[in-house]
Amino acid sequence: MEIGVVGKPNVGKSTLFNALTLLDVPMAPYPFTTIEPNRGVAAVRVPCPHGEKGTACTPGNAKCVEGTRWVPVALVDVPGLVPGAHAGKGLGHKFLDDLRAADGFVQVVDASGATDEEGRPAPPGSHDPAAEVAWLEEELVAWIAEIVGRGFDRDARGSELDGKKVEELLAGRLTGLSIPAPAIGHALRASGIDAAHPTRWTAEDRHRLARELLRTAKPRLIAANKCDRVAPPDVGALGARLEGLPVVPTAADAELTLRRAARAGLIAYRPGDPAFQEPADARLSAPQRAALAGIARLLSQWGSTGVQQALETMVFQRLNRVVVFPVEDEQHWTDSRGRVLPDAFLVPAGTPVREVAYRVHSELGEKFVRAIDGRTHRALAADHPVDAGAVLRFVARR
Ligand SMILES: Nc1nc2c(ncn2[C@@H]2O[C@H](COP(=O)(O)OP(=O)(O)OP(=O)(O)O)[C@@H](O)[C@H]2O)c(=O)[nH]1
Ligand SMILES: [Mg+2]
Repeated sequence: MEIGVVGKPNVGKSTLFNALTLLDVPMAPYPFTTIEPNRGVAAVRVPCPHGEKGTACTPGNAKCVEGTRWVPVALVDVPGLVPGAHAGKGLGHKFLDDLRAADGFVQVVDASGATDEEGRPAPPGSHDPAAEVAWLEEELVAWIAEIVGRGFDRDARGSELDGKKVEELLAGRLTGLSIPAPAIGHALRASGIDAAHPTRWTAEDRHRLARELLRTAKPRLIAANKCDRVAPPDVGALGARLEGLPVVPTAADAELTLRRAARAGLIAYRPGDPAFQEPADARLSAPQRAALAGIARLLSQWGSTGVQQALETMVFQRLNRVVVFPVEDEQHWTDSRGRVLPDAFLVPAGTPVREVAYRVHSELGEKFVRAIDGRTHRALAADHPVDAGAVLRFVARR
């Protein structure tokens, strides 16, 4: 799974990316700082079940801090997008293609309205962040419509002649765009186009279909960034105007400062927390102290920097992911080497347990016999939908 960080230039995408991954990609107060995609790994929080067993865990892929498991999520930060990008404007096309694998998009907007459509600095409040959301959606729709439409008529004729289903035709065209088959069926119905006769589709029909594909297969969330420069009611008003899209106020800059200060041992701070602590013996310079005092005020006003919350809302609510803990011994919750709850994986809620087995190891899926619930010790059949936080042992044929 991968999440794309998108938006117009100079809104704070790379800052948010750096804060979430603790990487160090370039950030600057002018447009097109990022010219190549940056990939990294962020993490979302879930309670670690080790407490239920009364033993410590032995984390492999997802570290455990005071009972909280930090489960990895891939993130891609791309160059800023400008109106007309689908037709190649700005760093247009290449950028869009870097987003093919993304399962959903966090769109970063400048809540303070202090940058124009192309990311150039402008007076605060002179640009409407809701407009950014609207045109970015059009760019994404146009991009998908173009992928659907490339040489469409010839393929559609062939497909009708062979009596193939239109879902098959579309699935073929949309490979690589990470759109699951059920989403294609859903988008076809929702767009109300004549599914039986793709040869009759107009460019407008394909556009409508692309809009539905975006809506069903690529969930979005808006990070109202630079919230340190606006008042909470302004973000509330933005949310009310962007009906159906969750809006999370973020201060990416502040989050980055906090995470780096915590990494350097200057403060104690866990991402997502409403506050940080300065150790009694903290050796902070006067400017560091002043910066942290400003961030403390921001935290008391907003409750948090919003950055971790934005990611988790995306993963758990928009993308409906749950975490599963595969083990090889359902009594002790260990793997073959005796490590307790070594791995934690994100999967779509309700995934059949056999498919979860495939994701852990393809052989486990192929030779699947049953899964065993680590809490109830009951056997689960292949199509049993996985629960959030499940501890599962997979039994496979030899
Ligand atoms: N006030 C304020 N400034 C921020 C915040 N987040 C980022 N910035 C600033 O916004 C500017 C742009 O940040 P970047 O992260 O480079 O923006 P970007 O969206 O990646 O820009 P491009 O790569 O050019 O598309 C920098 O000067 C950041 O310090 C924030 O929460 N508040
Ligand atoms: Mg950038």
